[in-house]
Amino acid sequence: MSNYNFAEIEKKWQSIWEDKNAFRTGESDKPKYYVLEMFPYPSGKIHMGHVRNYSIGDVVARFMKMRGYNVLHPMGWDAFGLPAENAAIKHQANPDKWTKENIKDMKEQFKLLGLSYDWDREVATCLPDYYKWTQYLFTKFFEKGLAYKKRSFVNWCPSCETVLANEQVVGGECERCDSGVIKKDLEQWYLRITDYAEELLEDIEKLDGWPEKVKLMQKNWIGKSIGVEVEFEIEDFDKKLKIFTTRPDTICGVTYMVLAPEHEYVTQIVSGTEYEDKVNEFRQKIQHMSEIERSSTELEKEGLFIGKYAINPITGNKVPIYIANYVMVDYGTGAIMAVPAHDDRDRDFANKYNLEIVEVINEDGIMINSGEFNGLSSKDGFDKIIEKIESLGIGKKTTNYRLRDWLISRQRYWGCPIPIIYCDDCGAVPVKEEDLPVILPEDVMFTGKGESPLATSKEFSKATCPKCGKEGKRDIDTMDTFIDSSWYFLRYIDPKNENAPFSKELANKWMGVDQYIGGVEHAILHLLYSRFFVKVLRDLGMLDFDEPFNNLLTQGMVLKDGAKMSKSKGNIVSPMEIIENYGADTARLFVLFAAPPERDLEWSDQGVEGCFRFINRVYRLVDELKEVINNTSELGSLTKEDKDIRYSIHSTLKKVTEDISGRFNFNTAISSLMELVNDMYKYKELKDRKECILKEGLETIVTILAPFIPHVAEELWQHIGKNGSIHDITWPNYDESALVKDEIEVVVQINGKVKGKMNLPSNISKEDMEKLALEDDKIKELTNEKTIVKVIAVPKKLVNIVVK
Ligand code: ANZ
Ligand code: ZN
Repeated sequence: MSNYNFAEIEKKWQSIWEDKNAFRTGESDKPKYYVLEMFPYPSGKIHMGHVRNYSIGDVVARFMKMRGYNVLHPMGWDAFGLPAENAAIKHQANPDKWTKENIKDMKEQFKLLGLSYDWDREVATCLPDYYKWTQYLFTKFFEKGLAYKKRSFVNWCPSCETVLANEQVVGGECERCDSGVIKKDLEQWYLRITDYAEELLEDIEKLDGWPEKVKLMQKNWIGKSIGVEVEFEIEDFDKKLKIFTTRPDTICGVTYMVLAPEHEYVTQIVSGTEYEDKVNEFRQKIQHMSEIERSSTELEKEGLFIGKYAINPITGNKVPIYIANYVMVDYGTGAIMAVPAHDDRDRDFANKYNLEIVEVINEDGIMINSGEFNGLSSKDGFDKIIEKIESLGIGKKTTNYRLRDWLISRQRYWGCPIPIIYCDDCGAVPVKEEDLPVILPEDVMFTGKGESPLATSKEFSKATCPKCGKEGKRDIDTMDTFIDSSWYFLRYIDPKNENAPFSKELANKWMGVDQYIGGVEHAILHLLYSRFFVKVLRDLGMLDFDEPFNNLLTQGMVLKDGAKMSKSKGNIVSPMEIIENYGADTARLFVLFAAPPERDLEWSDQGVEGCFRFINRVYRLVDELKEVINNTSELGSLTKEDKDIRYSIHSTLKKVTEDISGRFNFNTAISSLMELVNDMYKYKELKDRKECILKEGLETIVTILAPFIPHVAEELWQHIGKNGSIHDITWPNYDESALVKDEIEVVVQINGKVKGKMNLPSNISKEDMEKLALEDDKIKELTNEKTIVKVIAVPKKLVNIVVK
């Protein structure tokens, strides 16, 4: 009798897999299957969210391999980013060294989980052989006019003297020093994602394998709206005010106009007037507010009159012009016509400042108080008023997107340097391909102050213009790390390519990703940016498909005591502790069994115990029977018990196959497996049990377990006398004939109410069904005093007896 020694078993198989490079993906005639989990930031320690994400991916990878696919299952590191830089500022750590050590540690931990990665394809975005190609892609975007520079307002901490990412601004204050964050006007790099807004929106329809909620979030983020731009004259001002509205049908109900406080006209209108000071004060006040706060319906609407009036081009009415916190400078035209009768924000504002409210659409949706347009439905009015505006030459129908161009420059050290050289004569010139990568300098200072740490390097800025050879200056910013992760799935396909980011042929062969798995927190940015990149690369001729990810699974969170596991809540369960105490197979089984992948999972110590006991139970079953099943007998004639256990074996195989290949219902797959193990325990106690059926059962159990708990499955496969790895075998087909039951349960009803059940041969005739039902003791008793009017038999289902 041997015991389940998980530590020994896991160590043994991990080293065997490593030695023979078991999960390397090579050339093959088999159909391809690309399974990908979102790569982690190398924080140094894995958490339960990782265990869950990567266990799900591992089941899919191992299962699809057994199903006969050539599986690509890579892993790497999203290795640039702020934590490394913060560690540098705090403890004078070297970000490069810090990151590489973390990668090493985390890779160890991944190996302890027994994940089936092809480590030959590992990428880390912070390595020059990766970021060379990130830079190369940037230059391609630049040449196509898809990367450009423009001034814009960024978050700035006046005390740290540094730019802050949005995530570093907490409640309007600097995350590090708590001083008030202001907006500073700086030149920044952008990617022109808005050029692809329409295609990104339309192609959402093609994403059949994505969760509806993710598609909806992307739709809303892109935020298409159709409306009209109209010019209003301003009294005693030489420029016209252009506004964007999606409700031209309400134009006769305009009672005031609003400019965003940052709108360029505002300064021109108020300078030198009594309104100037108040306007400046107001601008100061809203500087700390994010666009999200300002667009919230909860926002207390505030603003002020700036001394001028606009003329409604349709009614000729004169209306006052305001500035207000709820109008954003960079949406539409940065100015609105306000219709308080029909817009909630405008109504709040009008009520607060006692502005007029004029209703122009009645309850039935018919236009009123609108002159020549009275009586039209608001829908017809929409078209008619646009027609009128266009015929007057004061505006045109327009489509607006909420989506903004992507601001990608960061005044940060630990990121991919922007490969641009500034020349007095030639302007911004991209670094030539042969001079890439632009290597991150190491002689920088981490004071946490100043615009960009790269500026503190002695040599970095010095460069000659790639065009004319004159002395120039390098760009000292780095790229948003979301750029690194917008194309990593392509690099895995061809990770060692020294001549290109990836080969077109290989990309066309392996993409799209057949199954992508990751957290729903990436539903918008990462997934949208990756889609954008693929479309641009297609237009650059570098690949021939439109979308990167065919199927997407967003796994739920891991909760403990009802809350997300987090350091701040102090409710973290360390994966390494679980692995130490129970083994990786138990950790994997628990996260796969405790909930369907898309749902949140509640941590439970008893649940872990239960999984551990189950594995032990399987181990003992095999241990007890492994000698017995060597004397294989003939199947011969089958008893009822033989038939029942074979039914259990093959129906479980069928269910698990379907559960995994369908919606990844691992939890139900595992629970049916648990039932099968129970049935096997009962069957083995029978005197006339058959060795060949025991063998069939054990082989099936171990095979089904292989994707979930790969170490112990590999070990037990050996115990039952098999050579070679279980992960190389073909997933078995179930035996249809074992699923045919010769006895089935039939319901007996009286007047349509269920009164009893009978087990009958499945091929019994209707007449015999009726006869047997009437002969049943219980039914006899119940029908005793009554007259039987009619008996109806439905084969394999029921017998209904109608009585009076
Ligand atoms: C008049 C009106 C009447 C409006 C009405 C709405 C309802 P979406 O659908 O999001 O595109 N708007 C336009 N530019 C704005 C800006 N920069 N900041 C804040 N609000 C802005 O919204 C378009 C509507 O949002 C526009 O239509 C405008 O208000 C407002 F019963 O014009 B509407
Ligand atoms: Zn030049």
